[in-house]
Amino acid sequence: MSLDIQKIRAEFPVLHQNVQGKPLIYFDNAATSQKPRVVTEALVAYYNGYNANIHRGIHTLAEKATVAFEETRSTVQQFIGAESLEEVIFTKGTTEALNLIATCYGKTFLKAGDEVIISNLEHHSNIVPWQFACEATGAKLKVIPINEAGELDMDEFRKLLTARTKIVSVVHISNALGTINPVKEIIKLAHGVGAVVVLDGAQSAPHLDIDVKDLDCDFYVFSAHKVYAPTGMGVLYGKKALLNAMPPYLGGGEMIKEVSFEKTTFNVLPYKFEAGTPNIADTIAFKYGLDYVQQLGKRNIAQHENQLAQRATEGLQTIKGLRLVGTAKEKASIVSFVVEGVHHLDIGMLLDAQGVAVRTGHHCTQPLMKRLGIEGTVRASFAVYNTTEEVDYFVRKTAEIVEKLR
Ligand code: 7TS
Repeated sequence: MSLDIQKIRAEFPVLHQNVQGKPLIYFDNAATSQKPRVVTEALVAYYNGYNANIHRGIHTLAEKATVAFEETRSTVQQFIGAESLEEVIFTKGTTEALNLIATCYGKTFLKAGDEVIISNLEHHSNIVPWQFACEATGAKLKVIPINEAGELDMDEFRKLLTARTKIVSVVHISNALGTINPVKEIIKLAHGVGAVVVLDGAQSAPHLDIDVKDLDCDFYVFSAHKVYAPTGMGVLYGKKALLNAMPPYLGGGEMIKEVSFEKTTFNVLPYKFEAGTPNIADTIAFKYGLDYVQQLGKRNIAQHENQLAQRATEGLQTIKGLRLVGTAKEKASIVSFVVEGVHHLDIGMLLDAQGVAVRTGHHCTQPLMKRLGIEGTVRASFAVYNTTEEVDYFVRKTAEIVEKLR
């Protein structure tokens, strides 16, 4: 099915503005996507209509808020194909979810001499929490190397896997390069040595069909704000047996069964990991973002975005001195590049002056940049509301900027 992009654009008020006197072209979707009206309206509807704290209230507003909040949990469950609602934990986002796993699973079960494997493609939020866990337990952090195209070296991965490997935590789609990792194979291999697998789905949840049961990953995490939903909201999916074996993360209200000064017992899943008053409004609005994606169809969205990325790739390749960074065979709609002799920041600033929002820098993947021998890239990332006209304008302006600066 081909999507009516103009109709879709009409649902995103933020897109219809000028920046620096030029119509906004928003190509920073890997950082965060814009929100359709249904999402912002859901926030307003909650605050203006039924703002109340959830779960503990017996009054009407509390009941209504609780129902709406829990509806999001079932929507997420369907969105990722989780077996049960208990396996869907709400967090502040990908970062918090990864920290939770590294703390509650990593620090609890890792021992000195054990090994955790991550990859050279990881976002800092899938590196630093594992460093904390390894430092605390004496486990070792190992890194899957990549080739020049930005693909994981699977032969090296096989060699890294041993009986000492307890956790493999990898990104599903690289935010800096767009590489889609062969996660099914990774999971199978890791399970072969008895390791659990964590998938950082921050970039895959918006673009790929996710079925955690089919993938057989042990944990899958993502952020709402990259899926057309609010910031400050995310998901930790974990297999029930693992979540049950893990101690709680934060202590406080909601996560307890009974508290005395002598001993506290904990609530059942998923509440054991949801201490305190949660982000109620954003959780409620999250459902509307996911429903919006489901209505359009993820495959239709991805098809459109991939066409845009392909067009951008072809156009950018004709620019002298420009080099694409990340040329994996399996790639999502993220296009990163550098230009010889020109700083990425300058290109980003001059594109902004033309109304084009791109991201420049290391994209929170400093070890990856170091491996590639660069400081950073210019990154354009696409969403369903972007158009071919926008891509053509971006390519033309990039060519002019590069011509001027080289
Ligand atoms: N993992 C990946 C692969 C990401 O792309 C990001 C955010 C995170 C983890 C962290 O997510 P958060 O929602 O908790 O911040 N990536 C980006 C980006 O590429 N530009 O800005 C944020």
